[in-house]
Amino acid sequence: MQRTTSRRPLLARPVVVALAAAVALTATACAKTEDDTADNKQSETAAGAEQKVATPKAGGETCTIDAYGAEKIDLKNATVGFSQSEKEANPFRIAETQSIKDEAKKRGVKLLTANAQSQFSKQISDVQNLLAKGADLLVIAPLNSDGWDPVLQAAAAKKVPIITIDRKINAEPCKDYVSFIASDFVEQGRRAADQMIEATGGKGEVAILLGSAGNNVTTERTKGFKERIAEKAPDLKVVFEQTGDFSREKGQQVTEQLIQSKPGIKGIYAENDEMGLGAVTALKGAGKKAGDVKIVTVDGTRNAVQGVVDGWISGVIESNPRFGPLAFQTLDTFTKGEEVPQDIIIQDGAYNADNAKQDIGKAY
Ligand code: GZL
Repeated sequence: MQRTTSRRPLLARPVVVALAAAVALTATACAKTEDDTADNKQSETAAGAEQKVATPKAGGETCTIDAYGAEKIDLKNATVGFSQSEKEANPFRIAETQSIKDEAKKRGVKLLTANAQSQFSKQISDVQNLLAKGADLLVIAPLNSDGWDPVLQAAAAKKVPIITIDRKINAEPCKDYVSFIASDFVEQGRRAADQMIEATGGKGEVAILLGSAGNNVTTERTKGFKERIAEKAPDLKVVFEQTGDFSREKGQQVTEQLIQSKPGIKGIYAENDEMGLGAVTALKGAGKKAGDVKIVTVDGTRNAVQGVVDGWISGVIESNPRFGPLAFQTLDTFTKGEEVPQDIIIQDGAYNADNAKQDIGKAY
């Protein structure tokens, strides 16, 4: 199936200029409504925000159903298949799946769901099963960035459009999938570094609890953190990096090793809250007091924000899992034959000692 994509830069296109203007107004309005005192920069976006209007990635490109090579359908009469990657032991995954289910219900759209229990081979078979069950559209939260060819070929053969959320797949936008909706993970790393610099005074040795290998989230959160440290606090040295696989248990185990090998460690950057909470458990087990080691994490889960309130965690950068409204808005616009951005950024908030107590209700 020959597909061509719109090559004009996103923001140069009339319909998208209108969209961007709407986004700018809406975003400003949202930011003003939610927090009149805050700037409207991303770093001041209120945590817990449910974003309904797409923020196209600057300079990005668009996709239409004709360019993609699928047929227009009425979303209300369609069946959407949702493939979740990780087991729902992690509140991020629980909130992400709930957001998709809530929006499908709100729109009266039939939804089929599958959970791969953190096994990539199962996610591939899950998506094949969703296609076999008659999904007209797919929303996929990928576990890994690579290995998707069998699914992409199967979906293309049935002309089933795919929207990816959360993690990026290494495939061609507006050909293998329509749009990718996600946080700016490099920015999350930069903002985590800012919080770590503030917590440590920009001096000393810090460790990174890396996320799972094989996905862009880990790569980009690490990149953003290291770039920012080098740029703003050259006396803060990353002396330890090890994966905790985004899991609390592994995060605890790695931190137990860390404090044996680096007893003077001053800070820990955990690339997700579950690992950060594991680190807190390890520090408590070693007889440390809250604040002895500065911890900065990413996600925005209730337990991590409570850790900020209790003084064990210095800061949490939100990774907004509430993809439902944006995913279905994108499907709705696309299936009507209108242009959608190939890359859509979901806005993230942040928590620190100043707002954790008052904003904990917005955590998930
Ligand atoms: C981020 C998502 C990450 C979360 C982790 O979008 O892919 O995966 O930050 C989760 O909690 O394991």
